[in-house]
Amino acid sequence: MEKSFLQIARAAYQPKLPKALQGPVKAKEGAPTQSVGNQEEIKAEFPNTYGMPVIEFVEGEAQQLPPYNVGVILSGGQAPGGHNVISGLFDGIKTLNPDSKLYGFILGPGGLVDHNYMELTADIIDEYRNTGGFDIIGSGRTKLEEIEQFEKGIEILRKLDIKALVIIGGDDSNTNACVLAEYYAAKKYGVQVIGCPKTIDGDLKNEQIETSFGFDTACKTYSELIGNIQRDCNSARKYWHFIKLMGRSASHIALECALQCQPNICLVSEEVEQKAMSLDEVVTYIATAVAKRAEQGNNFGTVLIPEGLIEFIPAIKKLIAELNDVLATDEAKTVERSEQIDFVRRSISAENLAVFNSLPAEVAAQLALDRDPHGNVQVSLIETEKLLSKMVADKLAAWKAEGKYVGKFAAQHHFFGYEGRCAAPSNYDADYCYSLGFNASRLIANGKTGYMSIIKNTTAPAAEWIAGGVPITMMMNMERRNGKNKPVIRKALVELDGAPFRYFAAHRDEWAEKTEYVYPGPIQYFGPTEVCDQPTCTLKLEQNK
Ligand code: FBP
Repeated sequence: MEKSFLQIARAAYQPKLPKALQGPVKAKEGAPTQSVGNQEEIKAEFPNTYGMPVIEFVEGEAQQLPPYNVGVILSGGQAPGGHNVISGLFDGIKTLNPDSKLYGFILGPGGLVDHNYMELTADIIDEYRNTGGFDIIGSGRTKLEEIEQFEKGIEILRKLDIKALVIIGGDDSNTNACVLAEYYAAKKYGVQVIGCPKTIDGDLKNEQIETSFGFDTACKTYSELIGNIQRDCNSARKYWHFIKLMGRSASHIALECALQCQPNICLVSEEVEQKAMSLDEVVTYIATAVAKRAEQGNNFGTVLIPEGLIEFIPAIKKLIAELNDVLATDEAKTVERSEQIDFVRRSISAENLAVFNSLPAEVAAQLALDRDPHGNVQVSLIETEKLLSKMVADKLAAWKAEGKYVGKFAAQHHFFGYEGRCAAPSNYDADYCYSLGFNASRLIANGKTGYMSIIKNTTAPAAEWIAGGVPITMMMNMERRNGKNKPVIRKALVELDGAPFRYFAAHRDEWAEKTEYVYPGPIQYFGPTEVCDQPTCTLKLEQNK
């Protein structure tokens, strides 16, 4: 495989480990835990894995294990650092017994069910250290939730003599990891299941998990691009750039990029929902800022838009909920595609029809026609950045006719998501991920199951990081999914009373009016620590650093 010079230099990087993981460890156990909500129901669902203590690893006696084979799965969307979780896990199990083997299941959880796997040997691992991507074994979105899948899984785990499985995924995948851990514990199959917190979206975090891996690198990559656009914007002074950012539903990525780049406008879906804003109010908010800058002769600017915005506008959320119901009926299935928009108009309530009719034709069509495999509206396909800029242009034209606006408005559109998901991990993610993987091996060695690997205190130098495990049931509550109450890990949305949002809210009016862009530049892997080792602004503000 031909390699770039950076790849070659980066392969030699030795990720840092917390001091506690640098030698033999013992598990210091806390008090029994409770789930974050619906304690009785969660306890009933997880009789074997509920209530276990939080664990912290501290210095202990040297441990030698008999050979202990481990399996690993990458689940869901790519996030920078996945390869380092795997290399940390590999190094961790080898320090406990060099004869232990690591098996990777190919293309996500489906690889376990379909018995599609490969052994990850030292040569293979070395090719992937400190690289972005999940290509070492691939990833997939198959949900592990049926008993038949668990039973297919145990067949191959037994065949390969695998005693522990590490599932690297987001909130849903870790929920499924917990269900699998409970099932194998109840059946006394002798297989441990450990989770690792992954997702660029940053929405798998709570009291115990500081951040999900990949968020740091992805946001730094997008911030570099946004900074570059801002320089261009401030040089040409003729465009408004509408930039949509990934993060399926929560706005953490958009907010973090705003903190790093100080754009003129950043929308935060959670605030739009809390203020019950209509689409027209969102458009008026942007158009007002555009008009104000135009008064000073500044016909340019940047607008950050979180991917999930549209679903957080209460009126549209209600419309989507009814569309999902209406389009799931037997009658809907018999309707020709060309008739579908009329069918929708006939079938929905008057209130939702008014909202539907107010949308630009192509958005209404997208909502009525395109569904995902579960039958849901594919909100992420809606080009919100184009929708908003068109509606802003229309509003400004109307204001111009009324003599209320005197500027020029021309827009450019961008969507950043895939550009950052496989970037080479920043030092933060390289160290954090390696530590998460290495730490998972210690949870396994200590006989734990139904735990998530956690590393805390990550705004401090890596040596001071705290390593341990949290029972996954502790993060769960009951939520309604597909018409049923289900135990799930609570998703973390942007907290409007949290420090990151408060900092943003205190500065945004100034950023909107003046041009106070910050240009973060590309991620640096070599150089002064204040350039290379900064955690995200979100994390620093959350931890008051
Ligand atoms: P995960 O939650 O699985 O980590 O995925 C995150 C994400 O990148 C979202 O930001 C985005 O909406 C989605 O995946 C895109 O999914 P896909 O890769 O299937 O297009």
